[in-house]
Amino acid sequence: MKLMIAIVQDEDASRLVNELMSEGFTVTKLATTGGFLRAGNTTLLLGVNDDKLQSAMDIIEKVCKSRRHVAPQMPAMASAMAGMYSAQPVEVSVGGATVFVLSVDQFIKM
Ligand code: 2BA
Repeated sequence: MKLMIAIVQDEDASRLVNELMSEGFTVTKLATTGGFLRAGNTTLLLGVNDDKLQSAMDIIEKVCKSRRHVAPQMPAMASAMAGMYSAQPVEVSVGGATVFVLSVDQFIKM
């Protein structure tokens, strides 16, 4: 069994959960915040059997779109530079999805 941790954009989250559930996956949805943009994103936890991993990955790839986001300033850099703040907006490409796949030692339901 694998644990998938998928960080996706809020705009894609609802449709992604619907599609995963309609294919029989069990999903836990967490409201999270990206460290760089300091904007909301969504993290999904999925416990999947090894033979279903690719199927889940295919759904994530199909649903999650890459988008351009503009950060008004660079908060991460600002705090690192103690007092210096870039006034220039920064445009970054976000997503489609960032997915971590971990091996599960035990899966217990009580
Ligand atoms: P954020 O940390 O808010 O990052 C949003 C986007 O900003 C990133 O998109 C990337 O294009 C850019 N970015 C992030 N850190 C940067 C940096 N130090 N310098 C320049 N640009 C930077 P994605 O790579 O698609 O990531 C989307 C979200 O996925 C991230 O939101 C974060 O919440 C998560 N994420 C991505 N990689 C991760 C990792 N290695 N570990 C943990 N979370 C990660």
